[in-house]
Amino acid sequence: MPKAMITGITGQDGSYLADFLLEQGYEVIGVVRRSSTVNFDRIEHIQDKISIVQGDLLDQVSLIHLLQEYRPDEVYNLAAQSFVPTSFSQPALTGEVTALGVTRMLDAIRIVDKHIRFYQASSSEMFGKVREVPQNEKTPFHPRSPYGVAKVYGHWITVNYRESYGLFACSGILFNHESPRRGLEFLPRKVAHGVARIKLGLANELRLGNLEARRDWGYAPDYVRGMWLMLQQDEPDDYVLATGETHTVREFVEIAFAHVGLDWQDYVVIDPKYYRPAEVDLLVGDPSKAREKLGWRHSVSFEELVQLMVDADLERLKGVEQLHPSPNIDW
Ligand code: NAP
Ligand code: G4F
Repeated sequence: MPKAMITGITGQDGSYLADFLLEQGYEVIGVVRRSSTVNFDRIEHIQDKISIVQGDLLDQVSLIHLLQEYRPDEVYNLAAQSFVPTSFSQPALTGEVTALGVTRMLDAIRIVDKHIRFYQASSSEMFGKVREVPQNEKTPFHPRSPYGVAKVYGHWITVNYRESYGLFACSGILFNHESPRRGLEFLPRKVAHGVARIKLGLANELRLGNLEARRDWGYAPDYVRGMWLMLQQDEPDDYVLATGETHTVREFVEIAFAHVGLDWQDYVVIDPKYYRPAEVDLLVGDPSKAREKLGWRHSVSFEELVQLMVDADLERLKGVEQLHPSPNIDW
């Protein structure tokens, strides 16, 4: 039975990757950091099928000990401070986790077992102020946030450990991918959840920032399959995963409201507080390499994605909001 270790298993991607690897017959070890309350909501349904172990990307020794004890065949490094606005308010922490955390894990692998295959969760945010359209594996980086800068570091240290020490280390440059398990602070989930609350009479407005930014949005379960495919190849390499389509935030909002029979202009309030010090205006990926070499392609269209997210939040909120009110998050 192959063994996989996932950092960031309590996050959106970590939980879908764990589902996927269990289906493939893997033994799954999920690394979680210590917190005063457990946050296993996304992995509740598989808790009895995986091992949950304590470790932190900020702590080198914890990573070495975990690899020594569990001896995984594959490590998927999905843990990060992943929210762009927080990277502006907590830039040093973001660098410690999202950048140096990658080095800590790579070094742990180098020390314990160089044969462990490694996946690094790189990001289209690295392209930032884009140098070409669409973006591919060779497009130069120009990050626009401390998060993007940290991811560029994580990408290059992964390439460097592959070239310097012969590690089987891959960097997946993933464009935005979403799902009903997405954190409430990210735009697509904020919109889906906000629309559902308005439809159910629990709210009467949705406050947003820049509606003109463009993103290449896909469905998260498709993307975790791509991560796994990268580690099954004969040689390690870097791949872009994207749909190849770009849409504005405005289009996302329009479709989400229209899906429940509402006009977004009656409810959306533009609030400058949600604008960023520097914006990534346009992202659209070219996934040709992943299509040709991995046989990977996305399966859910933009419109289907928006609709399934709104439907999931409507379903979740019906009846339970009075008993378990949504957390009051205003980021
Ligand atoms: P997410 O939902 O924010 O999950 C992040 C995970 O990292 C959580 O499990 C979090 O644990 C964990 N974590 C944070 N700091 C940690 C630390 N110091 N030590 C150990 N674990 C720590 O992110 P996601 O959307 O699943 O994304 C997964 C990865 O892909 C991230 O690296 C992200 O930057 C990258 N990425 C995401 C996208 C996307 O569109 N989703 C696109 C490109 C790249 P807690 O639950 O304890 O907070
Ligand atoms: O959903 P977002 O917060 O995602 P963003 O910044 O693109 O980053 C996500 O995707 C990256 C891949 O490209 C990941 F690496 C990263 O970890 C994360 O998963 O914002 C999307 C767009 C931005 O242009 C933002 O300015 O939506 C715009 N936006 C407008 N109003 C808003 C809001 N974003 C948020 N979060 N909240 C708003 O009210």
